[in-house]
Amino acid sequence: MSIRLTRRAVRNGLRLKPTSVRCNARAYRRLIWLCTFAASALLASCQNVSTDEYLSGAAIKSPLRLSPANATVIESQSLQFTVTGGYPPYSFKLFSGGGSVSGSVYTAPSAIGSAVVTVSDTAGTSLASLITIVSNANCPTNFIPVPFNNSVGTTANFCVSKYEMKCNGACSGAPISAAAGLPWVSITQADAKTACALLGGQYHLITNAEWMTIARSIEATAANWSTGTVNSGAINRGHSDGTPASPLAASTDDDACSGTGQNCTVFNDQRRTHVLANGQTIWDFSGNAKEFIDWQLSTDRAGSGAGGYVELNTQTVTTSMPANTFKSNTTALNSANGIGMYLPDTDSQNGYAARGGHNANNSQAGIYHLDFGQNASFTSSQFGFRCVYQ
Ligand SMILES: [Ca+2]
Ligand SMILES: [Ca+2]
Repeated sequence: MSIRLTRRAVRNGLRLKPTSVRCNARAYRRLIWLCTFAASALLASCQNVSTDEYLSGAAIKSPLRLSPANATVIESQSLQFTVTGGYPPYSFKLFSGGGSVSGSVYTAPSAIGSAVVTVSDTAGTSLASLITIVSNANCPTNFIPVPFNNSVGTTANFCVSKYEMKCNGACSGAPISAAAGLPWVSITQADAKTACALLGGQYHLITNAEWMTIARSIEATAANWSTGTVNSGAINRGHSDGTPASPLAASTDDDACSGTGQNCTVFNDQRRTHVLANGQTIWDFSGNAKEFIDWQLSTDRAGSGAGGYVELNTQTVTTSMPANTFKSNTTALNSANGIGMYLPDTDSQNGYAARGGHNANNSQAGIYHLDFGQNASFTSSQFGFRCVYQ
């Protein structure tokens, strides 16, 4: 029997190619042993770990992984990469395109385009992330760009109000998007639609598809999770603990627990801001004022008839409510993960959808919170709205 090391095997330290093997069990066992030993020794020498370490399994590593592998970044905004597995330390490099890399952070140039960032480990394994740089120029003041997401029904980029809508002096006419001031509440869903339209022909009350696009982007962004890792721990729920017992004005992005009584120096579930995958910050998407959206469903609601709040992801979908209209991307999540809960109410009653939860919804609040319990004339000091520009 002979074994030939291919050039690729030498380079990768892994693949051995037998060129002639007599097919009997003893030869096969010897081949397996020899391959294992040779591969371990070769890889050990490449990685500066001992053969003993290798044979004991102490040096076995998980594959190198880079997140995100694809991203959309706004001009001049930054993107934080996360790397796991392989053989640290990792080195990042701007492979092509504009912008710059510092540590594990990519900063886009001030012009649209694309870029490729690579990460390499000490074993010489490299992975790449394709970045699309888009313009922020088309969003109105205090509206932030959101890339579309076909999987939840949006087909074009849009701009969403960074804040819950506020009254422009008197609470009539067109609303404004601003950090200062309390949210415009005590308004029906129909009047919220009218108010957004009064901003101009390109404005409307946020649709459910747009809400889901933002929620999915928040869910996929590590910075929103208590552990700093997607799907591990919980997503912050915003001002939702009932103290103080009313909606709050917003603040600057570095004061994300403003008015809540909590401290955001480290992760806190009352933190009022979320970061989208493109690096943009949105306020009070979960909690503070619950937000009417442009969705009214009279019948065929998932989980209809439930007496109170239920988990979102355990509900059986209906024709009118497929999973992509209300469930999180990872359906193993529940309210303990901070995604919020669902009030289906009874079919043929109410059905005006409001999302995100309010300042006293506690663990029911969350980015996917959905409440069908309102009728056409319902108003509340806990319910506001948010407009979109497109
Ligand atoms: Ca509080
Ligand atoms: Ca809200």
